[in-house]
Amino acid sequence: MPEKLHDSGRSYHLQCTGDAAETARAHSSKEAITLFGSCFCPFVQRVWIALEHLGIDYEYYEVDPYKKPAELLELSPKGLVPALRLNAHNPPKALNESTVIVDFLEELAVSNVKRSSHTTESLFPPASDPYARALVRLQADTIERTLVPAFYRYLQAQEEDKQIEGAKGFIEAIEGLVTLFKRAENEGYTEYGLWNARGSLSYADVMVAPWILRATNVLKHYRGFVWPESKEFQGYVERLLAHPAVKRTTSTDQLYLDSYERYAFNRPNTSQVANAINAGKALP
Ligand SMILES: N[C@@H](CCC(=O)N[C@@H](CS)C(=O)NCC(=O)O)C(=O)O
Repeated sequence: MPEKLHDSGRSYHLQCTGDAAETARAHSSKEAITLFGSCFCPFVQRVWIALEHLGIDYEYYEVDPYKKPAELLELSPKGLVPALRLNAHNPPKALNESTVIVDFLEELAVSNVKRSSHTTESLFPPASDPYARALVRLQADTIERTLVPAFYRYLQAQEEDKQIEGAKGFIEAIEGLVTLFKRAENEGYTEYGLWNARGSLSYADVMVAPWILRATNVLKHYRGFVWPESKEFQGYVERLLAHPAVKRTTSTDQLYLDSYERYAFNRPNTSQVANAINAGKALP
């Protein structure tokens, strides 16, 4: 950690800022789907990006997942965000787990059940090409099992040697993902690689974008992180973060810096995710 930094005791934010605040305001009235979210949460941002990208109507509802209000616990057994409340059912139905929710939204959009006039692009290759779809799922699998935990191990590492090890682990995880993107490109699926010829978002892009964003502000600030040299990868990062659905769900850098100070100093009981990393267990 750069020496001048010290734990100033800042807490996580409870309201989006910047573009995300505008998007939240524009989605504050009742809809068939309510997203229970928290402004700093990357798992929430996945779902939020998918809703925006797929053009599905929704209400954004901010909650504090550490206070675990009853209305959140009704939807999500561990009181984790994101959670969806499906208001068209009586009583309403619920879904939790970001990966499952994004899958659900993709299927909802594709089956044309509920769609606004936004975009209607699928996050996956067509159903007629199961192999191509599996390649995208492989990318998402490495993000979930390797890249996401590597991000937290790096950010929570306190001693210098642990931070160096953390940086290595995170960079290796990025390289693993790049290898899978290149494999898709080499096998002719250029839309699902680093270059992403269709200029759209894939399932893997949605899965990774929140941590790419937080690497550019949180990891950079607290760990002095810089991207690997590759211009190709840096181009991917730029395109991903400039995508309208990503931008619309992004708060200002300060929100993330404040909200992640507790991780950067590994304060006790920061979150279920932080506890799992400290205990060497799988993330919740
Ligand atoms: N596996 C879950 C993880 C969600 C998660 O960890 N959310 C955090 C906020 S970023 C949370 O709700 N934390 C509350 C807690 O730790 O008690 C998912 O993918 O949705």
